[in-house]
Amino acid sequence: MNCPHAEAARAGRNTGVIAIDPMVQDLDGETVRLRDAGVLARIDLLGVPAWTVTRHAEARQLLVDPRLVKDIDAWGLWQSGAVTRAWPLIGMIDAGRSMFTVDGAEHRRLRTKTSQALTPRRLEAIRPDIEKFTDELLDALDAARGEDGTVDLKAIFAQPLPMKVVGMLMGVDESQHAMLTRQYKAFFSMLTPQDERLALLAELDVFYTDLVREKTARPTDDLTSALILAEEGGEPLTEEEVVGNLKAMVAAGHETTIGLVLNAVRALLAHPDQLRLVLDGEVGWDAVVEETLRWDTPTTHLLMRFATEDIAVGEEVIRKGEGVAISYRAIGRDFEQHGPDADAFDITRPTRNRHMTFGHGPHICPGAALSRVEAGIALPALFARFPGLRLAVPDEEITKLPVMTQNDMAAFPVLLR
Ligand code: STR
Repeated sequence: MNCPHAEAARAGRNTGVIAIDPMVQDLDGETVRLRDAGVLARIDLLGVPAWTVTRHAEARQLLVDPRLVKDIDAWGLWQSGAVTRAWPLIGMIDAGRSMFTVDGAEHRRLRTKTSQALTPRRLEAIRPDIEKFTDELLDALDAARGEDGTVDLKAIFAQPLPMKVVGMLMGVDESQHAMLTRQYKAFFSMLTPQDERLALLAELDVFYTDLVREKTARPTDDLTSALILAEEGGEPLTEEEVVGNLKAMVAAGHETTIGLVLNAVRALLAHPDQLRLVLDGEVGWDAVVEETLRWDTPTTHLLMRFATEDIAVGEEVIRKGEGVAISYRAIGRDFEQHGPDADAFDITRPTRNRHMTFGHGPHICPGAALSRVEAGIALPALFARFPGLRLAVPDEEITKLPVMTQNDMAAFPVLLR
């Protein structure tokens, strides 16, 4: 059949506007539509138009292009007042001054200490703590089994683990973890009314500001205290900047790793032959982690960068002032990068490490090594403790939460034995 859209798509040209579904009812279908739409797809984010990059090679280029910036003031729709704080996704972009929202030399100033604290070498020091948290949560999992033997692997294991780790790193007391989990759940959910979302963000700002003031008065051995302390020669971070970094670390460190751990378990249970390979030691857990990162990315779309000049990409031009999202899920399924079977989960694929799920360029995820350590400890420990682990419901019954940017499930009911 000769379909002009298919032809345009093959040529890498854009074919229409794809409305991103806030209810996330068909994530795989949407991913395919984005990929088919071309290198750059026109998307609609709850009534707000933007571009998204759907291919590995072009995303790699755009992520190092200094003409694309994270400063929301470069966004035409924001300047004109067409987008305001009433837009439900605004909190993903207008998140305060931090390493997440600033570019160039200032970005290096804001980010260096954090990325240096999270190198693989520095992380070796906290490996025993992560192992201890994991063991405790495995005990909790066993204890939380209901009458019928089912337990929610998300609520009892995958969710608290990253919170404990990022809480320890940043110096957030254990007594606050449940509050933070509840607030971020409401923040990300599209079912939360926008006035409630803005109110909870304001509450979180008060919480983090109090914490930073407390650490300023009584510094301890955590990254928040390190961020406060003036660097010899360097310009110290302002309170607003420390707060911005702190909330970015907690939000990102908590939310994304939940997805990584659960998506890996889900993929392995759906592919028992591959689980066997790992349990028999023929393929390493690192391969499971990398292939999960590629195939079922914790971040579906990263919002957003803005063009400070016209930027040509293939046949399209991103006009000055327009917004560009990065669709990491579609990028992980790029045929050019991963071959014609890119939609298949395969821990033995040669390109499993050549994904871009942590981004690229100056803003590349500073927590990448940390999440690999966390998943690399949690997954083998979970399957070693519960070799008979299986889903308590059919896989199709696991539902995604209505979260537009993150790949997040409501619950993950399992049987441990
Ligand atoms: C959530 C709200 C907030 O207070 C601060 C931030 C900044 C970092 C963001 C975070 C956000 C949302 C999830 C992000 C994270 C950085 C990495 C994470 C986008 C906006 C990813 O999903 C990759």
